Amino acid sequence: SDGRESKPHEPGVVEPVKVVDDIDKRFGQNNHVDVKPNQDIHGNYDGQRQMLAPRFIVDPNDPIYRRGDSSQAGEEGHAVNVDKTKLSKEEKTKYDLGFQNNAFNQYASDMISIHRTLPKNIDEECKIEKYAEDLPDTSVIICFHNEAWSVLLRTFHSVLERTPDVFLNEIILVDDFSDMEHTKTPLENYVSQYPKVKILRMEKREGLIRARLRGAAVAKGKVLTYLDSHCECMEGWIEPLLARIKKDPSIVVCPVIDVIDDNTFEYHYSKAYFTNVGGFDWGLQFNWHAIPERDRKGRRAIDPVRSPTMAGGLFSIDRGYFEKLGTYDPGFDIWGGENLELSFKIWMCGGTLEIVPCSHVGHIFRKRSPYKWRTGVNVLKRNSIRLAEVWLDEYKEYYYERINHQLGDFGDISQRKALRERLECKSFKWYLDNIFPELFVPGESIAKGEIRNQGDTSQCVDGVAEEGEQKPLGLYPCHGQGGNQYWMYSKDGEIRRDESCIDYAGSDVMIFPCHGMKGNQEWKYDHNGSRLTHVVTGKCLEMSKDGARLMMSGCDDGNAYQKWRFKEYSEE
Ligand code: UD2
Ligand code: MN
Repeated sequence: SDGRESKPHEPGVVEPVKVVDDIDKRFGQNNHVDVKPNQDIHGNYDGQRQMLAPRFIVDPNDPIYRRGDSSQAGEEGHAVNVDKTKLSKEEKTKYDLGFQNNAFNQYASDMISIHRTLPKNIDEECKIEKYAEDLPDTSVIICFHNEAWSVLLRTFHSVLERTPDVFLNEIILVDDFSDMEHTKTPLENYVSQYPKVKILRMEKREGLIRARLRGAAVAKGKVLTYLDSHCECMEGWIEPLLARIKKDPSIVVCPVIDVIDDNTFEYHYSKAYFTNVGGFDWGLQFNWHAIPERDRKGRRAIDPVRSPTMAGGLFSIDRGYFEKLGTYDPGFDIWGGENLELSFKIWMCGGTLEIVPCSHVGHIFRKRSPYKWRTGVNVLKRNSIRLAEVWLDEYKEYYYERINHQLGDFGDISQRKALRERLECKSFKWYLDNIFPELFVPGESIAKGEIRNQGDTSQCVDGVAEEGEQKPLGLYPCHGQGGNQYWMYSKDGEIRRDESCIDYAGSDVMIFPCHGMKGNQEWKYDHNGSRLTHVVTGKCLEMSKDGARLMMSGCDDGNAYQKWRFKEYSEE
């Protein structure tokens, strides 16, 4: 293993969602940059030119390209390394603007053919799999709001060129009220050469969920396949998906989502053996985890694997079955939560959700959202509350604790509740017990909420780590919003949030993936004495007097900076 394979989703599909703090930052700030995008990225927009040959803005002989032959920039999914320091002032400006407008390296993308080749499926077993010839056909629906020209077209061509004609009913591009010029007439002209392609325009910004619904409403294929507008499909991507739906239309399938590097556009193929499945945490944030042992038994690495949730962007579903399930909640705005809504619904209402390791589609994972969100309302939180109200039963409380019970106005959900009744869906408890038993359910915690210092009562323990990551634990003024200050003290003596535990191994106090073996992660909380003792070392958690950092010291009853209180405590 080259280290990359073992972390197939490393650049972080979980990135965009984060917990409440970050969500607020993301919503509060207007990310959109109001500069006109470079309308001339490929020399012209006459719609006639098929951009087979990439246009080189920097010297093609420059060794900044990994591959010697630069007319091959990015071919076979290779990286395009642009050395910004070698660009002229004008080119540098373009480069920066590309990042600003898209949150990925548009400049690099513009150097790569929109028909570039990708690595061949690396899993040998997949190459010899046989699929029926009479698979159902599919409509491919791609929603976008201000997608970069070269990226959008590469997505589109990868579908057109790598989906056998008999299986491709149509491609529907749903423009969610973009304002970049190239998405208007130039795009129209361009796709007019392709009879199977249509563009739908939203009359106002609706968000990706209602845009997807609009696409579904006109689609004619037996199957609906959704993709983000910055994807690249690999050869052979569609057959394994359609084959599952042909077998049983209540199976909803996702390809493996490979990572396209947001900077170099390198395509990282993730081998079947490293396939991850989707989960979520009590912040209702999607995450990945390894296939649990019980699902590994008796299956080949390339066999479809059940997944508790889907990431959301890339999947195929039988059109009739999607309608039967009541599609998406049309009350969901802009972005987020719809993937969990659909996932829970599929499982609870009698369907199956799978990831199919022989089907591969690459996706550019971004570190921030480049487009405008609604001002004054946290749409992701609102979407998540709607979902919790309808599908989570009593478990919704765990989410509400994380957002400090600030529900606000989440609109009318009576129709969605009626849908659940009508479909006679199972309970969320059934889902947890049977589909996602690995999830930590906070029910049994002894203490929970913020952990407030008693020497300086404005300071709280604060920190967050990505799945599997370790990080020093910090402090921050108490904000009472839950989020990164929400902790649970478990019966096993862990101080945890989801899969992150507070860990002390002799130097810094860390956030570490929970291992369930006590050791460095075992704490004793004395509520009356307001004290947090690390069991193995016998030291006490202390805050420096300036509130800047956490440390572990010999316990001293007279030191208020060693005193901590959880917001809630329940005696056993
Ligand atoms: C992930 C999903 C995405 C969606 C989202 C949660 C993958 C690879 N991606 O976020 O599909 O499920 O989680 O909602 O699983 N868009 C619009 N209108 C908008 C905002 C976005 O049409 O108002 C489009 C956008 O151009 C893109 C798609 O929706 O094609 C998804 O947006 P994203 O790429 O910003 O989301 P992503 O991949 O971070
Ligand atoms: Mn995306």
